[in-house]
Amino acid sequence: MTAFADGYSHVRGESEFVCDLPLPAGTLHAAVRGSPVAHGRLLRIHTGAARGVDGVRAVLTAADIPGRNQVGAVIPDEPLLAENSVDFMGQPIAMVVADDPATAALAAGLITADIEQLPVVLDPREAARAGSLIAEPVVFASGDVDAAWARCDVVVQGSTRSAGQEHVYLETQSALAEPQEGGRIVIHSSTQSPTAVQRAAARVCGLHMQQIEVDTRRIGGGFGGKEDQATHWAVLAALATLRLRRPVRLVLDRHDDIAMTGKRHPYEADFRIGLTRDGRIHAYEVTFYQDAGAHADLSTPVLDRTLFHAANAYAIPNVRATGLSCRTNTAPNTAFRGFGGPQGMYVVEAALTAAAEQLGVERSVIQRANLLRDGDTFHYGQRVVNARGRQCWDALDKIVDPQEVSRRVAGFNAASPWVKKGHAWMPICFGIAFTNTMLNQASALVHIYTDGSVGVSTAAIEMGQGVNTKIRLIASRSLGIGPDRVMVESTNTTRAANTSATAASSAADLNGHATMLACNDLLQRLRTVAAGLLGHDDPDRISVVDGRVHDRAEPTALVWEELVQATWVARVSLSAQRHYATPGLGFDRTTAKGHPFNYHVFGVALIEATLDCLRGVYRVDAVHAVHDAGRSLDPVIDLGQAEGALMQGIGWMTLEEVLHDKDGRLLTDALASYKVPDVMSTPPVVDIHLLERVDNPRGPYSSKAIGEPPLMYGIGAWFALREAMRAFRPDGRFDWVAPLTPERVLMQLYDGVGR
Ligand code: MTE
Ligand code: LUZ
Ligand code: MOS
Repeated sequence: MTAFADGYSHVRGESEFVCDLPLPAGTLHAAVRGSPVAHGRLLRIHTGAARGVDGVRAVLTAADIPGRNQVGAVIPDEPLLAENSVDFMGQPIAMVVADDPATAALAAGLITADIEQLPVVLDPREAARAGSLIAEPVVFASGDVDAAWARCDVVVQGSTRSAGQEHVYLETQSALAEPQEGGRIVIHSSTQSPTAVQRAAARVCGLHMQQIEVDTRRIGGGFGGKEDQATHWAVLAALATLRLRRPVRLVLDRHDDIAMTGKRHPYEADFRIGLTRDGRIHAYEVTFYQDAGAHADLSTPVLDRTLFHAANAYAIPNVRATGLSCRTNTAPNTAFRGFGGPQGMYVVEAALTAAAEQLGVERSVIQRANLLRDGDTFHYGQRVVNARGRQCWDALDKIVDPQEVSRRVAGFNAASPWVKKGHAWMPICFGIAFTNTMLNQASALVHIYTDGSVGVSTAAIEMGQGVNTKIRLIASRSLGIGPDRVMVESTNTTRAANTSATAASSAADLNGHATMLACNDLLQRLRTVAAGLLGHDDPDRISVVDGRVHDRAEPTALVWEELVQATWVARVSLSAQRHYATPGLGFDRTTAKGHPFNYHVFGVALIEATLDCLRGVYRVDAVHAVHDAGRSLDPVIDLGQAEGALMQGIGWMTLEEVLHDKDGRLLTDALASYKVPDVMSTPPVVDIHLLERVDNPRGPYSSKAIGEPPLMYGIGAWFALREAMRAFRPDGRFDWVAPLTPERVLMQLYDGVGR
């Protein structure tokens, strides 16, 4: 275990983000004018007043784009700057470039537009009825749902809704573009995907990708919000640099960032679930209405993941999951930790809870009875291997006795008229890999310098999740030297080309594997040289342990630095570049069957909550969880990831609410109106255990991805609160709507009372 590589510079305030980069001489500042209406025909943009402001150097609109005005990464339906129509409030229509940020912002505010308003659609079901879909509906199915209902003892149905979620990364969207000789442009971008920025910048500027270099040292959080949507701001900065041949910085203030960028996708869903009396789930049918916002962005792969995770951690023989990606007039919704998975899992948890309530059994009985086992098949055709749901749950039972908790909660509720407790288990099963197989590739470039220090460049973006620390650990383990000798460089498109985003929790897996391959190449060369120095020609006898060369596992006098020197003198390359592509993946979208995932992550959490039924306020008291992280590369990082993700999940399910008015104006456009969990709402007990002595042959050094899966434990908070509500009003007919804000809890507790 080593310290988080960025920890030292973070606490000293020395870590550099885009805004910390020293401004090159002559840097200009850009500000963006967003559309004042949510939907309309864009007739004319008036830029005269802005141009007249002292210090304004340019006002750019779609007409100033030399290449293609298109930033849609999956489906080309998204202009960089609005042209002909505006589709959401805040959609960029023009950019002002000025001597300083305040002048740019002031001038941007003076831009007006003639817009012929069109009807605003905010309801995904309404969009679906009007046929306004981003893509054709998608169906993932297995077995025969229609025939299965007849064999069920209970069939329940219902409708759910889950809300959006704002990313609230600490560093807002930012970019600094600089002109280089020969018309090239370097972009420093706070992005999860430097290649996405490079590709879009080249397209918009009418340049070759080779003429755009993107560099990212680290980002101040992304959470999916910079997987695709950092691109726009970086490309706008590049466009301004192209036109003015000056460095240009574009940094969104918090308000613009919240108003102009997309969120987690809100979903509506209709479900029907059928069980036999023994609690086995036989059939599950669900239709998802995904609120995509105005443009496709990543909505189609997000919807795919919703369908992949529609049955969560349960083996259900007959499944039909249908997904509709519905076009509405809000900012395009985008990747957010879990990437549609949580939205799918919430619905099946609601469905099995509805069934449990109907059957009069604890929902955990149904959850446990249906957990996936090895040899089961997911509804998308992949076989289940190394299912660890049961193992995690058994381990959790040793930490918290389930009977004791149920008794304690029931006992408390019997004695307490106004304050009620609830508890819920939340098992998870999350597939690791980009579901678009093509994206599962990465590369590493490793240099050993003549003093024995090592520099590693990969495609991974450090965003607080510790991927650089993991890559450093992997390099040091592969080479047999201490981690302090290894430096992980910035992520740069000239050192790692054609990269996938750091996303899908896969950065350490993909880039770690590439790093291992490159280090193994180097080690092989070094061993050959070492064998020669030690008087034989058998490199297989040689190993490096703690920076010392070993021969047949015995330490020699030869140390790492000497070996590196000798290798250089022998004119053997001390640099290696390797590519990694996850083997064995393939998914056929036409049949919706295949092997999309490299492996699955399992775990289970128990969440307890206390609800004040007079005031609607509540607190999550305790979270206990057992989580499968394989052989953790760094337990401190992995526990930090699990805790952070858990809180983000609890926030999504209970507290955070994205609201628009009927004109499509975002009402929760500041941290005063959009509430995220803070230290005061953190459960006093957060007790997460990593499953011990578990291997993962498909992860580097047997590790598993950690970034997203634990977010879904937070879903348990919603069900714990529902149990508390039902303890207060056993006759209550509560709906399946998240988040369960105190306001919504109170309204439901007293719905119909006194009528
Ligand atoms: N942790 C921090 N501190 N900041 C982040 O922005 N993003 C999450 C997760 N953990 C994030 C984070 C998301 S959405 C993903 S996909 C993974 O980190 C990506 O990194 P990884 O692939 O290295 O796990
Ligand atoms: N991004 C993506 C993701 O493009 N494909 C995925 O499957 C995915 N999964 C999680 C997060 N981001
Ligand atoms: Mo994470 S949603 O894959 O960036």
